[in-house]
Amino acid sequence: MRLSRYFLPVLKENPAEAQIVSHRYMLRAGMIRQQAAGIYSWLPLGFKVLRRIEQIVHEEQQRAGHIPMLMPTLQPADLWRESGRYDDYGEEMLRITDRHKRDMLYGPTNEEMITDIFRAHISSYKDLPLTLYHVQWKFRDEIRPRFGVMRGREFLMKDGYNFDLTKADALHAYNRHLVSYLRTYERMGLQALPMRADSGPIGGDNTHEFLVLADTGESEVYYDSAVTDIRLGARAIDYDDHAQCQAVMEEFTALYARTDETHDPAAFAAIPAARQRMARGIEVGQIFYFGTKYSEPMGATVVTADGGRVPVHMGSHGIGVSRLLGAIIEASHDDKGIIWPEGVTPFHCGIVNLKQGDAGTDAACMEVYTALKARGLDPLYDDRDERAGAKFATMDLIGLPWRITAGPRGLASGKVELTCRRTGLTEEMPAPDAIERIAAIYKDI
Ligand code: P5A
Repeated sequence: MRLSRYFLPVLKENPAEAQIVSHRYMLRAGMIRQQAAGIYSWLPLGFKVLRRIEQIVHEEQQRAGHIPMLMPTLQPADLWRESGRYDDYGEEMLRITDRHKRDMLYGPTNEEMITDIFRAHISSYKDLPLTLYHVQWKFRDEIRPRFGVMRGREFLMKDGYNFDLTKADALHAYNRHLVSYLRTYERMGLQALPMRADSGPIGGDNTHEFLVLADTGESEVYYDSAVTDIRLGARAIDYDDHAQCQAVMEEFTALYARTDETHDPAAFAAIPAARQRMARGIEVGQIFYFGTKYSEPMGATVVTADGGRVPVHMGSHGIGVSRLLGAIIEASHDDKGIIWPEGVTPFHCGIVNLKQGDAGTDAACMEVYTALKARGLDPLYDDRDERAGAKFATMDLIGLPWRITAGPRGLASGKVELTCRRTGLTEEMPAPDAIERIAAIYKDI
């Protein structure tokens, strides 16, 4: 993309309404625009990162064997009356009446709807196990929407639902989600710690939240600092292997790590003092096993091998897709702007032309731009007639991890500059070498 033809409404001033850095930078970098409290338009740069995050979520869900689909945002109230949650959910649910005076709602989650789909089409144990998921907008009429996309009223969630014959199988689904979530967050350059949590209106006793440690996080957390040393890394996972998934789950959840709702001061005190941590975190996902809480009242049953009929065991599993943008920025920025991890960056590399209008420099920049595109990369070329300082400030603010800078002086000796946003280190080299380096960096991402 050439910046002169893009839509990147960067703000020079710090927006007064933004209290935390991710909200401030998302507004300043022209990624989002607030349309009403907790409701945002996703401008092109923000939309690109949102789509990138969504893509990683899809890839990891499908790697774990989960099946994508799409349910609507609006739901009939009657489904929620069957589960008993229509009255329980409270004021967070946005209730709507259509022209025929039918009660509808903007879905805050989809347990009822997926259970309805299941009962309409599946009646045999032979069709299990099954995990369906979608990535869809949700609405929760939060009393205090704040921090931009972190606590929105309309927000994008990946929500998945498993259907299993037995509790043991459903717990495997729980473990499988836990492992796939670890991989998902690591690909985004994040460490998200699974912590024992409270299940709230979703239900069940078995639940973990995934937390990214950050001072601006809304959750209070207590943990053994040794949990932060564990990584999933590149280890091979067989998602059908119950024992392996359980072993990974146990490895990541054996040490003390809890949100304040489940905090146990006595157990915390038993951790060696030097490893006791009290901190704040951003909840970027949560997994639940709730057994037959929905399948029983809604009649989602299957015929078993011996001819009996049993309600299926279920769980649900959510990732805060739009919240993740905020969480990533909270975890990765400096005083000049965002620093995108390579896995989610909106453009792979920026190109800065130091002397726009100079025939040689323009040609060299276009050559770099074309060569990067030919390698399947997506560069952002700042071809505006602006001062170098302004171009650097924009690149730093929007946080592309790599930048190639070309000017007449360097080009005279056949060189461009390659700069790493995270370290600030710059190296001079011939343009083909810089292109090679960038291509190598993104080869396995
Ligand atoms: C699990 C999937 C559920 O709703 N039902 C379907 C279960 N879980 S949850 O924990 O309530 O939400 C899942 C994730 O969604 C994000 N999230 C939000 N993001 C932005 N703004 C909000 N107001 C908001 N509320 C929830 C969180 O990341 C949460 O973990």
